[in-house]
Order: sequence, then structure tokens, then C-alpha cells
Amino acid sequence: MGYTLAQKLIKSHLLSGDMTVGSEIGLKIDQTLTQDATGTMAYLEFEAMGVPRVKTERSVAYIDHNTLQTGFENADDHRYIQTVCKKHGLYFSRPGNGICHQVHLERFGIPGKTLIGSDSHTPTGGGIGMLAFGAGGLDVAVAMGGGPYYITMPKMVRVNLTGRLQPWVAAKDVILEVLRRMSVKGGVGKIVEYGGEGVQSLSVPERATITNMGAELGASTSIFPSDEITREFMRAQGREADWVALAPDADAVYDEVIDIDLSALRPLAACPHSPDAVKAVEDIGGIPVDQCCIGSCTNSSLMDMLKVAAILKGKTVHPRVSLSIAPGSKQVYNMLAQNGALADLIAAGARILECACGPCIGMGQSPNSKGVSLRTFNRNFEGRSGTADAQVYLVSPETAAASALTGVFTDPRTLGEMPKIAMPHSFLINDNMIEPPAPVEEMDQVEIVRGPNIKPFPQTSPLMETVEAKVLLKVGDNITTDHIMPAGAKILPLRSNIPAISEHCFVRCDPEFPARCKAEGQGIIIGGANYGQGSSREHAALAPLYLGIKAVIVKSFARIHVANLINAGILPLTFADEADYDAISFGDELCLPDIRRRLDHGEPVVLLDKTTGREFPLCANFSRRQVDMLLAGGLLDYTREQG
Ligand code: MIC
Ligand code: SF4
Repeated sequence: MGYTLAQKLIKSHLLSGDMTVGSEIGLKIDQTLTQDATGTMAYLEFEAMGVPRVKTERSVAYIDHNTLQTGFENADDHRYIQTVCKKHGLYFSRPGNGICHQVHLERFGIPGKTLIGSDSHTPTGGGIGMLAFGAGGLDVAVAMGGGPYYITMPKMVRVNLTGRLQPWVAAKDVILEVLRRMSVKGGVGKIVEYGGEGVQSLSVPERATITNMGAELGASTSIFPSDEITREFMRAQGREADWVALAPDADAVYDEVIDIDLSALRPLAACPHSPDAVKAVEDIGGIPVDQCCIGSCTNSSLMDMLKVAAILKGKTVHPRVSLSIAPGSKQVYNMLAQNGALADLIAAGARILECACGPCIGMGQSPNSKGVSLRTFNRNFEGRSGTADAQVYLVSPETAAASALTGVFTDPRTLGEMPKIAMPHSFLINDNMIEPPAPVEEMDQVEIVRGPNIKPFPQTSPLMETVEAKVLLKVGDNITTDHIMPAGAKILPLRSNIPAISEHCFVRCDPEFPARCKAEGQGIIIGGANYGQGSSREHAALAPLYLGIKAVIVKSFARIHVANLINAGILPLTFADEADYDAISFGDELCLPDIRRRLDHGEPVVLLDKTTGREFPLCANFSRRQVDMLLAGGLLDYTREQG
């Protein structure tokens, strides 16, 4: 029996475990990336491990999220990360150089290599045939120190692409169609592998749009084969020597197959407030639009920008609409400037933003009250834009540009003939904003600069014999890490200060939550299905840890968040019977009797509701390594114990 492409790459990087679906495997990691909003914690953790120099083939730190500097905090974090890189052997992509995933694809990604990043959209690298995972900062720190990255062996899904996209239909519409069919939970425990003759009509940036937004499926990762088109892209980036051909075996077996005829797709949009609430643009109707934002790690490639420039050329943005555009990287921005397309964007009235995440993470450009915002981004969770009642739709750059001109939701196919844009034969290569590390003999002289806002990792403690605590919060299905630990311009500068950021934990669901936790000293959270979907931010585990949360008991978890909870030493447990969720109320006194012994000996775990006297069986399907981490009080303590 042959292997899928992902299985081949897992096999060639397997350090522990066997490749049976559902069992824990440890992978060798070739490359890591971090961004600044998760990076400070990751590097504090790396420093705590005491490894002098990263052991990966390539580790890169990007500054792209916290670039709005309204106080000293973000700039201090940038300086801290810069000096850590210099000392410990990492490449540092300076602020202004672009969004981590876009720059990594352009300058560092290599087909067939493994990559983990402290950002959930790291699977963007799957667009050039990397096996790339989003992970918590601690997991990235361990990988930088040469340790394995552990995942649960996923199932394999094949998305079989046939035909080719019609004019005005884009890669974004492909992934929106996959989301429509599979939902935001549909990818959990799976790797999505794209194949079929339709693949040949998709450029690398288009493939990367698709693998990027595979994060919204909850998938472990997504991947495309590495073929002549990949080679062409690598050549145009001056990196052809790094190219290898990669494909699944002809007799590879998949657990699930999805067929998509590219020629049958129409322009699509994800409606408020979920990336899987997908409708055809023509069915949404011409609702008035207040804002269009073009950019983000999903759609900020040169090709995307050139298409938008061609659509806007010689026209004016509609008076009702604010159009902002953030090119994904300095390479993209510079090429737009050189070929004149930037002038077309400016002339049409676009508000050009720096090459960074910007509005995608609520760093400015929040829409007006009840504003309708069309964004080429990947997430439209309620409130993420910074405006609680904004209506955010996720669309292709073509749909966003068309709607920016008409002022109403517009199917770009109504614009007439589509401008023809060709991939350049060579990209403008200038890595002057990527700072290499200090040579080994000079690393001792580098001093790490720490601003006053950078506070140490929160206190952890070994798991108690019995956990007794109240339900301090009960939430429903599909809780995102944006609910747990909101982002945005005001809160993001606190990412290096867990005590301060904890004051904002869950406040969008319940403003009293942090104060209640502090008053009680410890507590338990009850949640529904797909708890912790979205971002990889480990702050969604570290803030609850700081607030005394001992266990999170839910119907099901999202992949990265459950790993972050275990790393933080918080018990992530699931109901054996989902219906038991209804039997537990806010404020109930709960008990996990003998939890330490039961976990240690693999005995069944039960939940006693002392308020009602009822008892419920729970699932605690942990690997031995995970049990040991939980007993120790999290990954840092576990690593210390292991010496
Ligand atoms: C996001 O898109 O939510 C982020 C901001 O990039 C996060 C990381 C973070 O919270 O810092 C992600 O996707 O992992
Ligand atoms: Fe940045 Fe948005 Fe991409 Fe997250 S999803 S990495 S905030 S551009």
C-alpha cells in the first residue's frame, strides 16, 4: 500500500511512535518561525530551557503583528526578540519586512521540510510542499532546542481538483468551498492533501491561499505536491537549488475524498461570524459596503495585489467605502512600486498600510458601528475587527476590489473582461531587512534587551491529588481563542505580561470572569464542541493558568489549544457523553476525585458534581508523555524534570 504525500514526509521525519491514526507521533522539525505577538513568550520559554543556540536547520523570527506602536511595549518586544535572535542563532525579519507566512514562503520555505510556527496559519508553507504546523510557543521553543514536535497521527483527506477556475473566480473561492463542505470542525484530526489535474492550473501563491485557510477547517495541516510550478516559483525567488519534486504514491489510500470541479465554482463569501458560513456572492445581493480590506497572510501576494491594481486602475473608490490595502511583504510592496501598480492603487484612493497583519488582528482600521466590511482575510469571528457589531465577510481580492468600486457587495464577474496578470519570471530579491544571527564566537557578547513590560512565565504547580473547584464559566460551541484571549490594538501590547493580559481573559463572554477567578482562587471552565478553535496563541492557556483555572471540561477541543492547555498544566477533559454538558450549571461545585492517581495509572476519570450529587464519566485520552506533563505541572516543569 502506497503513502500519501503527508505520510511520506511524516515517515521521513518520524522520531517516535508509529503511524497509526490517533496515536501520538514525534516529528523532527527542520525549520521554525515565530511572530512577535507569540514570539516573546516563545523566546522567554526558550531561554528558560538553557539551550545556547537553536538546533534547527533554520529558525526565523518575524515582526508583523504588533506593529502599531502607541506606547513603548511593542517596540520593546521587537528589541527583545531582535537581541534573542542575534544571540541564539535565529534570523530576524525586521518590522516592515512583511507578514511571516508570506515572507517565509518567498525566502525560506523548502519543499519536503518540516516547519512549525507559533501561529496557526503556518500551514501556508504547504503551498510549496512543506509539512507545516501551527503550534503553541512552548512547542516551538522545544523544537528550536532540537526536541521533537508531537502530534496525533491524523487521518488523510484528499481534495481532488479537476477543471480550472473561470475568470474572476479565485483560490480564495476554492478554500471557501472546502469550508462550506467541511465546516470549521471538519478538518480536526486530519491532513488535507490537494491533488488531481486541477492542481496544475494553480500558482504557488494560489496554493498558499488554500493551505493557509485550511487552518479554519481545524485541520492539522494542508499540503500541495511540489511540481514544475513549485520549481518555477523557487527559481523566480532565486532558490531553485532548494527545489525537490514531491508527490503521493499512485496507490496512496485516503480516509476521505472530496471532489471539486474548479470550473464550476463561483465567487464565494464567508458571512458573519464564521469562516464556514459560506454563500455565493451573487446570492448575497447588493448590500451596501462600508469598508474593504485587502491583504493578510491569506491574500497579499504580488499576484493578488496586481489583480487589485488592474481592477482599480483609472477608477475611484466609492464614496461610502474605506479601502485599505496591505501588501504582504517588502518584496511585494517594492515590486508594486517599481512597476507602477502602486500608483494605480494610490490614485484610486486606496489607503496603503505597511506590510503587516494590521486590520486582520484588529491593529487599526476597525469598521464603523454596524459597518459591513469585506476582507480578504481568513477569520471573521465576532468582534475580532475591533468593532463589536461589525459585519465582516471574507472574500477574494477580486470581490473586495469590485465592491470597493461599486459600494455594494459585487460579484466581480459583472465587471466584464478580467485583466490578464502573469507570474513574474523573477522576483525582486533584496534580503536587507533580514538580519542574520551573530557568529558563534561572538554570541556571548550579545546582550539581551528586556523592556519593563516583559514579565516572566506564570507560576505552575504539580497536579493535585484531587481537584475541587467551582464552575466559573460555562460557554457553548465553537469558542475561539479570540473569545478566550482577545487581541486588538489595546490588548496585544500585553502579550509579554501575563498578569496584565489576564485582566482581559474571556471578557467578551463575561466581563466579570477575571475578577471572579481572582476572588475564588481556582476554578473550572465548562465548554461545548470545538473549544479553542482559531489562533495558536498560548495566552489562551497561560491567562487561565494565571487566573487559577485547573481544568477545562468540554464536548471537544481544537488541536492546537488542547496542546497548549497540557503544556500549561491545565487538565483538558472531555465528556464521555456530550449530553452531560447540559447537566452541569454555572457555579456548581465540582470535584475530580483522585485525579492524579487515576491519570497516572490510566484509571477511568470521573467528575463529581457536588451541587447536584451526580457523577459523570470523562475521557482523558492522553499519551504517557502528556500524563507526565500534566502531573509535573506543564511542559516547562516536565522538561526540567527530564533534565
Ligand atoms: C491570528 O490570526 O489570530 C493570529 C494573531 O495570527 C494568531 C496568533 C496570535 O494570536 O498571536 C494565530 O493565528 O495563531
Ligand atoms: Fe497575521 Fe491575520 Fe495572518 Fe494571523 S491571520 S498571521 S493576524 S495576517
